[in-house]
Amino acid sequence: MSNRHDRGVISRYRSYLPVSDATPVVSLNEGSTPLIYSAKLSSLVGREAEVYVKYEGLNPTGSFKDRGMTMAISKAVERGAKAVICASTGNTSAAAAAYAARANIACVVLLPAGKIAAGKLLQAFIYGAKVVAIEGNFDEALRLVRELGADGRFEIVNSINPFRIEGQKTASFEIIDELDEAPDLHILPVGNAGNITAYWKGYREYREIGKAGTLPKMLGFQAAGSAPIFWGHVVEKPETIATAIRIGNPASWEGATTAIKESGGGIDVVTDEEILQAQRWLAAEEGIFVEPASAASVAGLMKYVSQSEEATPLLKNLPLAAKIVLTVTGNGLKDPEAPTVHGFKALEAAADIQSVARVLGVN
Ligand code: AN7
Repeated sequence: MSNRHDRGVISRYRSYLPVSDATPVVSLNEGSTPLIYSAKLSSLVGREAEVYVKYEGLNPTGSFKDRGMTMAISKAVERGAKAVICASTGNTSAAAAAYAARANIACVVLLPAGKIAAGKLLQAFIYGAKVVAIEGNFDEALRLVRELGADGRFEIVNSINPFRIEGQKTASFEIIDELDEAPDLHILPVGNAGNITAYWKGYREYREIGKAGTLPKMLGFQAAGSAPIFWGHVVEKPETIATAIRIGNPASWEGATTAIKESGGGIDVVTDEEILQAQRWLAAEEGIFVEPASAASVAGLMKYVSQSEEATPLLKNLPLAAKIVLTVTGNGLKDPEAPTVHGFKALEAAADIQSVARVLGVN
């Protein structure tokens, strides 16, 4: 039985992770996020498909990054690091800052100026990180981080740190543990491509030890304006409303192409409009509020469902009762600009019953 000091992905999956008794576990009880059955997405896909949403926004700092960060920070502390550094589109920096705070080590984050959702920026500050706004995009920030980390003064905790991938692969373990098998198709948003690399590693490892008999096809979605893997070349000036995946030169590019190729999956794009529509749909129809980048997986599934079967052999060739898992990577509350973007506006009324009844149209 686990006790209150014994939670989080490292203690849950200790034997599958590169930790030892010498590793001081820095955890915020991350992981064990809900895998939510979606009746509406299932019926959209049709046949006897079952669609599940892996809601990673319920991690301690509101995104999947906590899974990798508990590993990266624990290993950094094990090695005696006094300071960590990362480039980020917002969620990695939030997680790095929080776990560094818990470990009593310093944290420096390099962020593309003006392109970080307000909630994520607040997280970096409130957890006590040193925040540097770079006049450039994520790819340029990551290049600087590689240079700053080269001499060992800072431990890099971007996903080029292999311990990040190790921690993130635990999401696949959780899905198989819950479904008692691997899904047939796994859909997720792709930015720097660490997560698709990590999921594929997790699925393969669990299959190798007999926890699953099969492997899913891995299907990634990039934002149309930031889709280097889809196009097959670096995007110099990536743009998308989904700032979390505004990345033009993904560090784990090769990991992503391997996952896609080996699994028989694919990589595709969704437009900002499709992303926002899916974000709103998932909240209004299923009660699951995710940030725009996360909605890319839902937007992608919807796009495939609405296309002809010839256009989407991936869906057509799934078994009749296919199990499909969509990772939604981050919490919607991270991005409080949504009301403006979506054009939401409250009804207005004086504080009397007649006025309220009038605006509600119930008088
Ligand atoms: C919500 O925080 O790259 O393909 O610096 O925040 O593993 O990069 C975030 C990425 C998807 C893409 N969804 O994952 C960062 C950062 C959300 C994200 C992704 C990110 P990867």
